[in-house]
Amino acid sequence: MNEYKNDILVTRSSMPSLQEYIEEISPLWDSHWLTNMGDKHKTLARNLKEYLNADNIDLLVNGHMALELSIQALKLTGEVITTPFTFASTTHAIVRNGLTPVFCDIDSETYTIDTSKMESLITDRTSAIVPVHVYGNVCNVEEIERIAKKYGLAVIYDSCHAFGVEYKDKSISSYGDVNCFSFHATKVFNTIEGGAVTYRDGMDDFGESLYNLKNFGIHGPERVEAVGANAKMNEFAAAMGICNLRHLDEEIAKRSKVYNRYVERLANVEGIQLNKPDANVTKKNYAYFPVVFNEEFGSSRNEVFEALAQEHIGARKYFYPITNSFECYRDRYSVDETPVALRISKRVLTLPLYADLALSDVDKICDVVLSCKK
Ligand code: T4K
Repeated sequence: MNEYKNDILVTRSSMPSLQEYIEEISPLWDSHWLTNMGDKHKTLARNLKEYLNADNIDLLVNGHMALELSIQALKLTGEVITTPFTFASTTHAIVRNGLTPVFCDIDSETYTIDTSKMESLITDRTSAIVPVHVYGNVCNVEEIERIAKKYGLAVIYDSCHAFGVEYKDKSISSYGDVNCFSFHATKVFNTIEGGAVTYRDGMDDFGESLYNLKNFGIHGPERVEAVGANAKMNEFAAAMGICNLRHLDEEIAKRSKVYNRYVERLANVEGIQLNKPDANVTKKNYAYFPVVFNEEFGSSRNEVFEALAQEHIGARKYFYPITNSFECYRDRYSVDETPVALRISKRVLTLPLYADLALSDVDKICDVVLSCKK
């Protein structure tokens, strides 16, 4: 969707050189094997399992199906505690499984689910918690684990923003029962479209169900064991992932330069709220650069958004509106239950961030933002 004719967009897909991709896909012209868990799929799964230090991994067609099928494979019932400050996918994945999302408010500094408000939302119908590591900010994973254990709940992290992040020197996939990743074109690591589910050891039934759901329950030309759908990653997507993973650490290092320039220019400006560094996050992925414009800034988020658009700079209002206010959920949920999420969603703007964004462009963006200060 090319909604804006902007010179600088909120992000730009990382890609390998054309030559590298051609070399990676050229064996497909010999094998004619284009999908259904071929060599590229197997190689990428192996490489990602190692990169994420995951006990188990399965690749999927996108991050949404990773979430939707994980929830289904866990055979959850009743209510699921989650956040409305996320992409549509998280809430839709719960609702499309016939479950009721119970929205917990977010922390006003990390924008992740506020664990201090979680326990009061748990009922005898609650079966799971689906928190989101929004912008790559890590949730209060220890407290979530404590609550989940106390009430016997499953924890499925929406880690779509958190690929490559480490918390206390451990991969993000070490926390929770299941982690769902998106490898969409706009993500730090992409396979064009794609996703993955990682899950801890001892969840063999879950792994089996997930596989069945992604591949029609088929286990051979004459064996169909379960009622499944189709959510396989194809070989061209996997090949893109194999190439992009080779350059990922380099890309993240470039992102960090862009991120730090923003911090240099925008920290300590009255009314501008940036992510606070979290010492426990021992590896960041610099996925997004969210800025919250508080009252003291003088101009509203929407005014800054318009000023940037005038200069052909495409910032985005991730995440506005919050999911419990979507038209499709009208009259089912109330935004009054999540006042912090509502406030942040009206004030937040994610500024352009990608590996090859020139620092001179970051300066230009910051100049426009600062020109709005009153
Ligand atoms: N959970 C969370 C927390 C998520 O953020 C997401 C996805 C999911 C679950 C579901 O995962 P997937 O099923 O999508 O794998 C984008 C992405 O489409 C979406 O994947 C992502 N979250 C969401 C945060 O952002 P839009 O509607 O903002 O995308 P779009 O098309 O406006 O693109 C944004 C910018 O990216 C463009 O201005 C330019 C750049 N771009 C875009 C495309 C499509 C590229 O450089 N290359 C491209 O191919 O949703």
